[in-house]
Amino acid sequence: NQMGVPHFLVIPYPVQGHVNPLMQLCEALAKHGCKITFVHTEFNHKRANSAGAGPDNLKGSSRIKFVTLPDGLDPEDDRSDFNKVISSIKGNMPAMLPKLIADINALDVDNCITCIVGTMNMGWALEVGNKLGIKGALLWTASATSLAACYCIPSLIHDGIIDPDGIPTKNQKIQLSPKMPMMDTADLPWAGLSKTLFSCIVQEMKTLELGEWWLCNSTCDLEPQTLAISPRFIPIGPLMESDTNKNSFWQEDTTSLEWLDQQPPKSVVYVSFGSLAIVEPNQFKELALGLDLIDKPFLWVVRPSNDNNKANSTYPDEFHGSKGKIVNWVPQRKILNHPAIACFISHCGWNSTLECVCSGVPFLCWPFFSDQFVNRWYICDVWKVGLKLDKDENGLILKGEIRKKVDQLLGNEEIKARSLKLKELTVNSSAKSGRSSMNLEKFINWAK
Ligand code: BUP
Repeated sequence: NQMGVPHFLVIPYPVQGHVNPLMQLCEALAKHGCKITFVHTEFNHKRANSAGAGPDNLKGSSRIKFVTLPDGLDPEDDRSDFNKVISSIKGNMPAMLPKLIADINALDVDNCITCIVGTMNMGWALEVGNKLGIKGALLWTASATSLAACYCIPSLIHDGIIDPDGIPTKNQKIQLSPKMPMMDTADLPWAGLSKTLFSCIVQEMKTLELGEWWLCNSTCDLEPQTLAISPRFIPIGPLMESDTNKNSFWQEDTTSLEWLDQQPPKSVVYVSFGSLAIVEPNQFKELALGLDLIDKPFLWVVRPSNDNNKANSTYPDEFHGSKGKIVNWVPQRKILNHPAIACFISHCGWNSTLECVCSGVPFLCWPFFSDQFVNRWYICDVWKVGLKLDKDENGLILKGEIRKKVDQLLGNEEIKARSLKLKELTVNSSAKSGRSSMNLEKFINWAK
């Protein structure tokens, strides 16, 4: 590359939880003078553009350009169906990527693409790059501990801890490496996923070997022993909010910030389950009634479904909701940093987890699937900055449990103090001379 500046082609698996941190990485790279081409699916480019309330929203800056590839699905197809999406992507995009790269390079011959960065499930893009002599890296969007668990799959099978389909042979406490804290086999990130999904992870981990750097949106303080498992695991987090490039798939409700301004300091219970989880109707009712029971105001995100064919759940007749505000989608980082927020009832997706840690807000944990259980374990048992919501014998989190745990959490001064301390440690890693910033600089030098 004659300009001496790396040019990254970045390509996320097309869900919000991958697009967000990858976009944040791009902004950090752009601040260091790098050039970036961001590949959206056509579908996501359209929806992010319309949610951003302006057709030019994703035009990019002089350093970040947006391009698109079709995901191979019809506009009305259900994009919440992982198998459908991944097989369509793998069936269509690999053949199109070389031409896209050639076209980009032809327009900018002095500044050709030097490195491809993909997120999980996009290892095929590193394969394409490898054949063209382009370097590859992974941005791992979950915790380093989840990456470590996936990395350890062969040894977990070898040691008889899980069977070849990923199912734990018995419930037990294990260590992924000698210095790591003990974890429950039930919290392994693929627990509860299908055999097909597990084999998809196994395949993907093999492909990812092509990425020389596995960038983790984490810090040495958050997951110290995990990061020591392999020299390939490089913490560069916490990635910070992208301020110029809006990339939400749904329109943000900004009235929620004005509403928060009207609430007393540290009074509001914020409730959100990320971009994918679906709350089943019975559970939805119990949650609504639980929020009525707590004697605090609440801000509840009831997100539109990812599948246009599915309706939102209905509110029970007894539900008042008078103390709360219900919205479709919020600017979550701004919400978490608002002085009125008291705690976060969270599904423990890794992005939400980091955002909450960086705000110093304590958690009530309500995981739904995959790595969310690992994250809950860290939040409650390792960092001790939150409490678990327990299910009853029918698998429901009851309204009384919600009320009880909100009271317990807000009365627990130790948890609140630890949350503030963890915030400080974590935010410092991304500061100028922090370890994550130094890692990012090394990565940029390598990618030239
Ligand atoms: Br809800 C909501 N506004 O209203 P996770 C979420 N977000 O900005 P996911 C908003 O979406 P998995 C809202 O800040 C975070 O960056 C939120 O990512 C943002 O969960 C992102 O927390 C959600 O990682 O995936 O997407 O459900 O659980 O698989 O990590």
